Amino acid sequence: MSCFGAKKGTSGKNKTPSITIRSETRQPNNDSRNKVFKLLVIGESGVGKTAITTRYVDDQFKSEMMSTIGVDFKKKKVVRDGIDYNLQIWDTAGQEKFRSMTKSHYRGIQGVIVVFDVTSSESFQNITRWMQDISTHAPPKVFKVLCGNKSDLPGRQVSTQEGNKLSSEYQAPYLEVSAKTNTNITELFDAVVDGIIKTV
Ligand SMILES: Nc1nc2c(ncn2[C@@H]2O[C@H](COP(=O)(O)OP(=O)(O)OP(=O)(O)O)[C@@H](O)[C@H]2O)c(=O)[nH]1
Ligand SMILES: [Mg+2]
Repeated sequence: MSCFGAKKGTSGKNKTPSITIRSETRQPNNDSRNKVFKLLVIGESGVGKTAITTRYVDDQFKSEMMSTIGVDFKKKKVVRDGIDYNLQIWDTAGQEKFRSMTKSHYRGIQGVIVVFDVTSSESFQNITRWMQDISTHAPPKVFKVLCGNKSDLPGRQVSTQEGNKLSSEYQAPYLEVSAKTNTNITELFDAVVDGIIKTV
């Protein structure tokens, strides 16, 4: 009987057959090299959740946009230290009638962007409700980022100091962004991805 890789016809009876082990270049294990991060974008209707997501993924901005119905989904790949991270970005509808449907999407998320509009104090006051939804429905280790959108507009109703104060209450970094002028949009998603990698 021939062993795998053993030399045939060796004369010594007790010779250990030599076994050749081929060294193979293995493909990286998917579990450790390709990670999927599920991110949720939440906040009141009209604050710019779809605009932020569309700017980040497609680098586009539209002044006239349809309100989101239910939830929209976009994908983007980012690389950190040679590792691919596949972002699944769930852009939710802010309208009250979709709220219970949105809650079903908190399950299994690693990161959440909570958006308000810096020209709407009402959208800022309602952040408390969105944060309550996160603590009730999201995994406890979810990484949160607070985002004040529409920083390009005049007529602010929420100051940077107020944003910073609220963000420290919720232990979430605060970024002011503009989907329209593409200000701080990449930084916003970078903050989420880096936060997840470090903490979750
Ligand atoms: N000036 C300015 N307008 C913005 C910005 N982001 C969004 N908008 C406008 O704000 C409006 C609402 O934006 P959406 O992205 O649809 O808001 P949303 O949060 O997705 O709203 P829902 O889908 O209803 O929850 C649109 O007319 C956008 O063009 C911004 O950074 N600056
Ligand atoms: Mg939308």
